[in-house]
Amino acid sequence: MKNIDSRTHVRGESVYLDDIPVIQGTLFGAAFGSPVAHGLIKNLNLAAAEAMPGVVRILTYKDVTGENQIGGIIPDEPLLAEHHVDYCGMPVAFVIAETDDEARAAVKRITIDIEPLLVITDPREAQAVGQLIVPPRTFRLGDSATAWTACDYIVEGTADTNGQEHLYIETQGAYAIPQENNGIKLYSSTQGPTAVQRAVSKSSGLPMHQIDVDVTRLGGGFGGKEDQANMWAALCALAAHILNKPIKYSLHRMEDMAMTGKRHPYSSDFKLGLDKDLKMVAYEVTFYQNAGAAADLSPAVMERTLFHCTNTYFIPNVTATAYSCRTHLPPNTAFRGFGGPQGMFVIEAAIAKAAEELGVHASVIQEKNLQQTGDEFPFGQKAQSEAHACWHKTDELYAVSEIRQKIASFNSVNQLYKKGMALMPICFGISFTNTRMNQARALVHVYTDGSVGVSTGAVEMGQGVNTKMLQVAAHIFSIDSKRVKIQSTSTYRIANTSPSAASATADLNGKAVEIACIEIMRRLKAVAAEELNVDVTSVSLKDEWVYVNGQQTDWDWNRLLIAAYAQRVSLSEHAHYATPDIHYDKSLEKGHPFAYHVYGTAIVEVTVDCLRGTYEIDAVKVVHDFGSSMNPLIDRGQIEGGIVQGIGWMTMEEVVFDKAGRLRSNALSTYKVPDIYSVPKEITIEPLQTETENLALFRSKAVGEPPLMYGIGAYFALRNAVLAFNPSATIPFDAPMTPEKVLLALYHVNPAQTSSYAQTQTANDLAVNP
Ligand code: LUZ
Ligand code: MOS
Repeated sequence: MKNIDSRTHVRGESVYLDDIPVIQGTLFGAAFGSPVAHGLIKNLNLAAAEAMPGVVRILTYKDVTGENQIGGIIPDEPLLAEHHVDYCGMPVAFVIAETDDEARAAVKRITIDIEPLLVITDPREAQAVGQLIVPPRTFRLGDSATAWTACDYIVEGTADTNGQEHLYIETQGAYAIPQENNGIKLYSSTQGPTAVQRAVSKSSGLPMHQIDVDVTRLGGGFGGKEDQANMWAALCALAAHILNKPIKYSLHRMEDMAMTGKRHPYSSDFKLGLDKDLKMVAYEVTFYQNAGAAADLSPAVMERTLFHCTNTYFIPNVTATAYSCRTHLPPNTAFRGFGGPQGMFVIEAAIAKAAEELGVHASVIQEKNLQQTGDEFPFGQKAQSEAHACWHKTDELYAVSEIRQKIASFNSVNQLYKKGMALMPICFGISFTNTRMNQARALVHVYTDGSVGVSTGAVEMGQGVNTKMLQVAAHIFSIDSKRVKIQSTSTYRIANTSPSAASATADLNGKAVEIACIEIMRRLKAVAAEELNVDVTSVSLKDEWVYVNGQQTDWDWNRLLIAAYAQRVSLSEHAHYATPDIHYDKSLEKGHPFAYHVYGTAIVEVTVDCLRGTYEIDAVKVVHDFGSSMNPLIDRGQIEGGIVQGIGWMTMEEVVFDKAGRLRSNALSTYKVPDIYSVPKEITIEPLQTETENLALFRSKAVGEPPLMYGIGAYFALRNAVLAFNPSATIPFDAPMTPEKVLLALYHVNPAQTSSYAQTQTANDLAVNP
């Protein structure tokens, strides 16, 4: 089944926040963000801005009617700055004007006197002075301290990954419309309607039942709207509540880039020990997470880094510690993978370093250490592993040694171009790591004309979750999918939702839809049994007809519904689903936090232009553990998108803050993302079809986040291509591997080995004598 939104998408008819027809009298907001990353506010000068045409009101923290607080996990984030600013772009004032141009013109007239304080942008510096968001956490398996003696080889090093802009096509925004008796209707571009409802309730002082957050769809989220839609919604709602007027704020791209948090940069130390058979024996890793100026979701992101610190490998002795470090950057937040990719990069770097020192292919170490079913993760869960199955099917289908051979012979005859490859096995845990969040609800109405309306807590953000919800209802009722409509996501219809996140949205909400539909079907069958005077166990429905003992009757879907209505049987159901069997004990750092894991293996092949430092991604060939995909078109789309987004993070997207905490990569002219020319020339995706029972919706495993991590292979493939040109280069593990870094590495002179470098040709020699 195609994505149900594809028709309106290609016709430009899909409605996003900024497409909602504006009610007469609507006013427009714009935020004034701090120009300084850290300091004390001495004076906020609003008079010039207030005198600007169209300006209705400028709100500051003094106007907040509830609590000036929007922190989700920890209350450490004001809606509007009070006495100090903690990052560049931190909202200090909210201008309301008759048009959005007027609001933005007035923002430019606001000035602020700030007494500057020390700015910290580096997480290790923050840790050194005790600036932590939460106390550090450590996951342990075995005893790494004593295991070093059993190791024949030990490598140590550091590995860094940078941040990443979410760059959802639709920027952040909200539209708040006051209702009678203090109610507020909010359109918000959010992954978490309940998170917005809570933030608005807290900051406005209104009870949650007064706040209807209504979401039709987002133009992308990627985690950036899991928590960080709250700010704009709370500002608009506050203004609507105070002025009793509809208020809209749809951020410009540069406002969005400057004011919102991104993927967390991490700096990490690793130590990896192997025995003579290249089995990994011990691993110690310390993660320094750059959280930014407030907690946001950082503690949860940090936790997922620890959960994924051994990727898809079994290591018997592990000590992994993570620090969430408070810096003066915009609060970093959820981003596809949620800290997992950062953890996985470090173990892959450790393996690459060991392989380079031992002169073997990293894939030899990777393969020898793949986790088996029953192996224990450092957090206590026992693996139900598809790691070997994915790896071996990859080898079988794509012939890894032949690719390696082809690359070697290409490299032996080409001096200006070098190819490289890397294997990237993945393993990603599905469920919110915070157990309580793994619940969802659905509300299903069957109307007497035969049509069905389904509401859930799931937010459609391009990932196709609505299509999957529709498939569930159509399948359980055995009716034409055209009869089913997925309604907008509304906090009036579905309460206390978890955000659409953690790759778990279809599983959680889809199971709730399934439960609701099965209950309505149970009632309908009872009605049919009574009308037809047969035993209920003999009744079934198929393709909109009632069958008795497998024989079609003259009762169809519509006739049955009308009979049910006449019998005063409810045609509506509200259902609840909570993932069974998961638990976690934080005091022990042990438990069974994930419903299941998703596995896969990718081969990434690249070609580096050794004159320019530029490169192309030739191919990404994947075997992916779909379980049993309920929608192969949508799932393949998720994998293709994830791969390209992961490659972007690892190779070209470079978030740059200067020492003063100002974002320099603040527009698409300075922040490069993969475009159609830089995507892999070939992407092949083969399923690992598994029939084993799992907790996924229709056994169709979650597909949102896992494929992003295939992109990590691009970093190591590029590294291998560079080393083919300059074997003595010392290349720090410092992603992204931008063309600039590739170029520096190609011509890096290792001081210890200057003589060997002198024997390799320079670019100049190569150019004249290719
Ligand atoms: N959000 C969250 C997430 O609150 N908890 C999680 O475990 C998670 N994982 C991935 C993405 N978002
Ligand atoms: Mo996400 S990082 O699943 O919002």
